[in-house]
Amino acid sequence: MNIGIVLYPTYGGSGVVATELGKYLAKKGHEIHFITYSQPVRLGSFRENITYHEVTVSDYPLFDYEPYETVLASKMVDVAKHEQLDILHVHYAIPHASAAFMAREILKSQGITIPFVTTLHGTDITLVGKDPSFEPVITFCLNQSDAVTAVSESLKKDTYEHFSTDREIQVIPNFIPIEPLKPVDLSVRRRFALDEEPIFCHVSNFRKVKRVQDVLKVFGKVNEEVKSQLILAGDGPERYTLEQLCRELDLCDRVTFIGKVRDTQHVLELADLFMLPSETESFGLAALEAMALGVPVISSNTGGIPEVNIHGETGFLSDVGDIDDMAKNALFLLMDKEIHAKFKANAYKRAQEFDIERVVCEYERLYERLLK
Ligand code: GMT
Repeated sequence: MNIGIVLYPTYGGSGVVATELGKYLAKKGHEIHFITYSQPVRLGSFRENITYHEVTVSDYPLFDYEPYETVLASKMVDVAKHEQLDILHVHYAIPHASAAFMAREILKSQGITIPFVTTLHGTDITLVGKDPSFEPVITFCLNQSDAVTAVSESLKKDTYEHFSTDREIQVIPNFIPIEPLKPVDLSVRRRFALDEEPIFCHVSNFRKVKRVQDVLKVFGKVNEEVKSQLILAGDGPERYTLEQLCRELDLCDRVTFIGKVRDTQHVLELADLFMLPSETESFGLAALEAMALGVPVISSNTGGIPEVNIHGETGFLSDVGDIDDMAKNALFLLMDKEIHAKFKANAYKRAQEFDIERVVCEYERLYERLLK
């Protein structure tokens, strides 16, 4: 199949999922055309069956706001026609689904039929989607998409709650390539911690919704009992506040901000515990990435996280903001090597249920159904 994938090319989860999906489909022999405004971060160097089409908006002085959506729709039309696309798959509703709708209608007026799939990822529904100024367009696009998927049952439920649509929504969860577990490279680990010190890790875009402050507070409490180290990977609007909080909690020599990381795997594999205390989280891809490396997860119980992290098995779930409970759970895991090893094994086993090989087939079946 010739598949056009529209995505955000940045470090956000939807972009990572869309890029990994495209790369995997390309490996299976499909022709993949990524359409976005810059090279997707996870794309890497040249790969067979993959073409990247850049969307560039001219900065004509009349435009106070760049008409990205219009240029994106034009680009979709152009790529669909000249690369003979069979299907368009857009990740994140805003503004990709409305641009896809426009592209599909333009193509239809030229006698070309091409369906589009919209995959909802989270904040397109739970945060941005709730902003009433987007509501009519998102509802319309949900109804107009040839198929709609959501990355968790929780997100599907949220969509029905926030938008007046009875559109069928298929849940196709996020996925991960599963590889055999490797022993930790001690020479790398020792750059961050002494051998006896546990390593905590958190990866995100440091937005408010991630509650990274809670990561620091939980870590601070645990550190009073068990001297530990924390690696914070990522960057974003909360970075400055977090650095301040680190100073206030006197944790500067125990916390490493490593900034944005392309291959989070190299950081996650050093960790003994992964933390995800988010306010809302439709899925929690970072937690799944940690689990695939055998890292148990201390998280909030919000949104789709309980569909990934199993309480008392692969980690623990607490109410949003319950710092004491999260710290207690972390200590429970760290105090007993056998328990920790059991949770590690469970996390790895659970991650296998989201193996890329299994999940990507669901997208292929969906495409085939639409093309019949
Ligand atoms: O909000 C983000 O963290 C980024 C956002 C995105 O779309 O780039 O992530 C959402 O999509 C991910 C991939 O499907 C999910 O794993 C995240 O849980 C989801 N984020 C939220 O719901 C807050």
